[in-house]
Amino acid sequence: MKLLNSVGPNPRMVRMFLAEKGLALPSDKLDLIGGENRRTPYTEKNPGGQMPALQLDNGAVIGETVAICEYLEEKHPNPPLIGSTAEERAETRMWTRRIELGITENIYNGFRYAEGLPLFKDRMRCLPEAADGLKAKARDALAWLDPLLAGKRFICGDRLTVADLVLYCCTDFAKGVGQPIDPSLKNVNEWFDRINSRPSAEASLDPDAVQAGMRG
Ligand SMILES: N[C@@H](CCC(=O)N[C@@H](CS)C(=O)NCC(=O)O)C(=O)O
Repeated sequence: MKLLNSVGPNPRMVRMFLAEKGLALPSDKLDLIGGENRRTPYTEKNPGGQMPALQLDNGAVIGETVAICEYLEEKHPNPPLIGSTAEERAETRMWTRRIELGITENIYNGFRYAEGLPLFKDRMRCLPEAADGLKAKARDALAWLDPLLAGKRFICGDRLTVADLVLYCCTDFAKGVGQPIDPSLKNVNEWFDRINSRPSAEASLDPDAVQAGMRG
């Protein structure tokens, strides 16, 4: 099994998940800025054309970060980052879905259609006219989340889960591209600092992140 890896907040999320699990995997590094992920042979393995992917020993390739983490959790259940009971897993999946649909996908598309346009305009259909609205939707969703985090260490209470890693890697990236967390969101900011102080946060940054000008 190996990770098809690159700079970027999504590959970082899987690296952070691996670090929290105490797992190390061999990896092949692709040049994301140069668009290697949008060409063959990568797109033959992952037609989604995005990073990262997990290549299994039987040759199958799993794309999509959360699907990769679900697979890794099934193979390496401890420490649980999705859950050890049906109830815990359902709670984690509920929050991960809310975070991806309401916050992170809007932040990422807001970036791709504005600051990221030079990189993305030839990779996908971009909607520059939607950028401001998508960023505003993400801000609204973070403001919605803020009171729900009151009194909680993590998004799922006392359990660190993949939901925290998805939101952390995105918001850490976002603050460098003009989408910082609103300083008035006390609970979200305190939650961010808690995740940011974990050794896995620093350890998951790609060695080329500074050169690429991104937290990822
Ligand atoms: N929904 C995907 C998103 C993956 C994604 O957006 N990856 C970025 C890197 S952070 C990427 O590949 N960007 C370059 C591109 O789209 O060409 C997942 O969860 O894996």
